[in-house]
Amino acid sequence: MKIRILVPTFNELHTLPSILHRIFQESENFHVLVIDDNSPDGTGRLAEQLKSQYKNLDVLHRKQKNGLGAAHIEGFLNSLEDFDVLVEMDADGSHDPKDLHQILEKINHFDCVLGSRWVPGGKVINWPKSRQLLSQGGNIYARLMLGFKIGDSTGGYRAYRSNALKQINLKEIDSQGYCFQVDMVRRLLEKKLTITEVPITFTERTIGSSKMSKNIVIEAFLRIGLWGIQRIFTS
Ligand SMILES: Nc1nc2c(ncn2[C@@H]2O[C@H](COP(=O)(O)OP(=O)(O)OP(=O)(O)O)[C@@H](O)[C@H]2O)c(=O)[nH]1
Ligand SMILES: [Mg+2]
Repeated sequence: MKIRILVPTFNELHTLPSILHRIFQESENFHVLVIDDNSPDGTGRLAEQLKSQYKNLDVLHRKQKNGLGAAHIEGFLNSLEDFDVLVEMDADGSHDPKDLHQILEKINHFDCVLGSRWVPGGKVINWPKSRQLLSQGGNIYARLMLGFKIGDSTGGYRAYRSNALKQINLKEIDSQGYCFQVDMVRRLLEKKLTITEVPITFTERTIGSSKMSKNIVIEAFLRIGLWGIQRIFTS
């Protein structure tokens, strides 16, 4: 099974070396694609330099910051034909590469495996209460609007079988932030593809800065609401 881990980056100069080291420490057979949106801090250049250290490292350079969703879609399209499983992982250290093993164990039996903070055994470390409430509230909202029973549909640590992604029209997806993760879950379920969750420990980044913004929250709120209304009227 060929596995590629997609790591989107925007200004992650100080977190990228550590996350790559930690991923390849788990297995040298993993492949990694860094997807950089022309980071002003030079993350893309650093990623190129790190290729000499890791034979399975590739870098995709995009012209400008265009959101997490667009970066992942380009990463999927670039990887689908050559890899059996694609994993999404943040560069900021919030996702522990050690959790890869339990996620990948399940991908033999499901089309998608979500790393979940909000299922029994899932943990969040160093998040203020406000972030926890936002994430839990967002997940309750997504469940109510979209009628699914997923504990953590907004998380960005997950694996997909490439064959499952090929059944989705990736090019029409234009959600950007957390909403992109919910959009993917919604589309998988529409195609009757299978999803399971495994508990993960999510640790707030200690270096670099979050790209979370008010706009990302508003986008998720509005889009998920709209999908919910569409669902009610078409069922
Ligand atoms: N290529 C690309 N990567 C992005 C973009 N926005 C965020 N990222 C990366 O996506 C990952 C997650 O972004 P974070 O800044 O950690 O935001 P977050 O995880 O949603 O929010 P926090 O929980 O506050 O950290 C990181 O590796 C970022 O560098 C973007 O527009 N383009
Ligand atoms: Mg983060």
